[in-house]
Amino acid sequence: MSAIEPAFVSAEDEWSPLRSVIVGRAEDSAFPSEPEHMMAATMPSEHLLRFKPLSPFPPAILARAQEELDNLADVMRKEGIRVYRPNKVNWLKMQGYTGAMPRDGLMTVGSALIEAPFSWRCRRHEITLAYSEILSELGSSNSGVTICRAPLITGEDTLYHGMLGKSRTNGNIPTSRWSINNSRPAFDAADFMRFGKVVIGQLSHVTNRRGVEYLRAVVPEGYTVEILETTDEHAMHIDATLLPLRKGLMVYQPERVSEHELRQHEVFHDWELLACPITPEPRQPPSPPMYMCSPWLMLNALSLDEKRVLVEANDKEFAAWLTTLGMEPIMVPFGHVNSIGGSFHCATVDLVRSGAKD
Ligand code: DAV
Repeated sequence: MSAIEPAFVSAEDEWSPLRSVIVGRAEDSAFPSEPEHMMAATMPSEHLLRFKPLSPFPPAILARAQEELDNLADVMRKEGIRVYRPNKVNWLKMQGYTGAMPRDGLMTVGSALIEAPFSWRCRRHEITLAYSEILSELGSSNSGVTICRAPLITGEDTLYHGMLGKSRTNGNIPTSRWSINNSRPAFDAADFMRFGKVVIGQLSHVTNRRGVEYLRAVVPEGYTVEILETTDEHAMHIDATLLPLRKGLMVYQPERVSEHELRQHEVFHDWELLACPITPEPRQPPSPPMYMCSPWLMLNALSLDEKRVLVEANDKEFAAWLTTLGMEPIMVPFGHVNSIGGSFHCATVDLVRSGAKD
């Protein structure tokens, strides 16, 4: 096992050996309390009634999710990876969502750690509350790390204005494909992935054009941001649509993006692009319900390096298929974290992947 990585930030892909990482925490997470049209746009409809202000997730699910995250942190540490954990926050009291999904709010691009200008109001203070100490440590490490905090929103947030019209039957109807307008920059970091000097992202119900322009302005010199056209009407986060396994090999979700569209991007010109041949089934009890995600969360795996990839313990058929591609899946239980909104990619932030620099 090699020495623990010093405190710095350096990653430009999703597959080089992971050396330093943030692993989220689940305690006191609450259902996000955004306007109904936002929740309806991205969440499985059968669970929508639960998304009311100040609704806790079931405590038994949170307790198990916390155990799964602690176990993930142990798995990482045993690999010699430096692991940071966020502060414990009472999200229910703070009217926030969770500390379990750091990928949504923080993005490493080269030596920059960029905070997302979140769309969701309930997430506005998430990075400050849970990650301030990690950001201070990394920012003061004297190793050329740039910490890029999101712009403060003062006054009223106009992002949802005008996004609903009245239908003839007096119900509300969306006025555009997306639930947010373009009145300020907005994105979730999980709508983007690193492919060397090119960052690939998507527009979604949480990421708008001004958000993409903002990201282009803050990525370090030499990096570009390209937007993939997806056909995902419920789009929120690209990390259950694309799963790069190693340099030159990527799995994609064929109901959301086509090989033709991927090939429009020069960065993939010599890549093998594989439509995922396995359609995931909804989890059945005793697995808890996925309140916020589709079964395609299966693709939200996390590479430790170009061979080893963390896969949820239930996804055995998927893991067997990955093995045929020369991968070595590591099966880790994560069903309760899945229940509250994401899997291994969502629940972590890569801080250092070696091979990126030095
Ligand atoms: O496919 O339901 C998963 C990503 C959540 N952060 C989906 C999106």
